[in-house]
Amino acid sequence: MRLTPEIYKDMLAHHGSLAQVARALERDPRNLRRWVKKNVENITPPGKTKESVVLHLTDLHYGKKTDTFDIDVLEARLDGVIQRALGISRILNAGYKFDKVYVMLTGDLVDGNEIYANHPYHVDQRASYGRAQAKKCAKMLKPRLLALKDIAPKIEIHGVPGNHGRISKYTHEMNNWDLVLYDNLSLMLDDKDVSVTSYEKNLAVVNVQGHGFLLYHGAGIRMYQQLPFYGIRQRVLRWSQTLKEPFDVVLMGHFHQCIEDAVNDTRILLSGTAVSDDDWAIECLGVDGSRKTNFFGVHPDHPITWQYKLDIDLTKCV
Ligand SMILES: [Mn+2]
Repeated sequence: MRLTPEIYKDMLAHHGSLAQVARALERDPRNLRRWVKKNVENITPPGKTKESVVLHLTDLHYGKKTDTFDIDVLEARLDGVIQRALGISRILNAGYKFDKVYVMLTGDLVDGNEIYANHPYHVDQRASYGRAQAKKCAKMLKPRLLALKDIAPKIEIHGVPGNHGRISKYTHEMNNWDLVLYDNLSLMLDDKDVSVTSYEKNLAVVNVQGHGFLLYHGAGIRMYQQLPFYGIRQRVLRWSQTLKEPFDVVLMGHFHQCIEDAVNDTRILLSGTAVSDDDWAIECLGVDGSRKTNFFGVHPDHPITWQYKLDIDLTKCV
C-alpha cells in the first residue's frame, strides 16, 4: 500500500498515535515521523496560500542615547515590533501558510563607540564599548527573534554591516561591530531551524521564493538637497546592470526614514530607525527618524504580496 497523507490521517484517527500507525504499517516510527513531517505537516491546507515572510530590521543603534532613547527604550520598542508582527501573522493565518521567516538586518544595529570624534558623548554608558554592545544586543535579540517561530517553523537571518559599527577608519571596513553581532547571534542561536548569514561585504542578494532581495545599508549614497531619493534611484539603476545576481527588491536603512520608491519593476524599501529625538535626522534631514519598519509576504509569483509598515513605537513620530 502506498501511503498518502489522507491514508495516514485516517489511520491516525483509527489508531490514535503515530507509533501505533507505524506498528500497523510495520514501519520504523522514526522514518514515519520524517515522512509525516515532510508530507503531512508541510502540506498547504486547502484554501491557503503558501508564502514566506520578511521582517526588515535596521538602525536599531543599540547603545545610542538621546533625550528619549536608550537601551531600555530600544528593548521595549523591539518587543512592540515583534508583538505587532505576531499579531498580524495570526490574522493572516486564516488565508496563508508561512514556511519561513526571513529577518533582514541592514546595519547600524549597534551604535559603536568611536567611529566619529564626538561618538563617545552620545553612548548609553551601560551599553559600553563596541564589543560589549555587540554581545548585549545579540542577547537582547535572541529571544525576540526566536519568538518569530510562532509565524513559521524556520527562520533565516541575513545581515550586512552599517557605518556606525565600524571599529575605526584606519582598519578594514569589515572590522565592524554589526558583523560581530551577527556572528554572536549565529553562535547563540543553536537551533537546526534557525540560520544566520553574516555577509562580509556591503551588498548581498538574498533569494526568497525565487526573488532577489538586495540588502544594503545606504552609507555610500550621497544625498542631494538632503533628500536621498535621487542618489538611491541612480545607484539602483546602475546596480541592476552591474551586480551579477539579479534583484527585484532593495532593502535599505541608513537614512532613518521609512519610505518607498521604485525604478520600473524594482521596488526600493527603506525602513526607519528605533531612535527618537535623533539629532542627526532632525539637523540633516529636517525630520526626526521615522520609527516604522517593513514587514511583508513573498510568493513565488510576486516579490511582495501583503505589506505592513510596523510601528517601532506607538508614540507620535514624524
Ligand atoms: Mn543609522
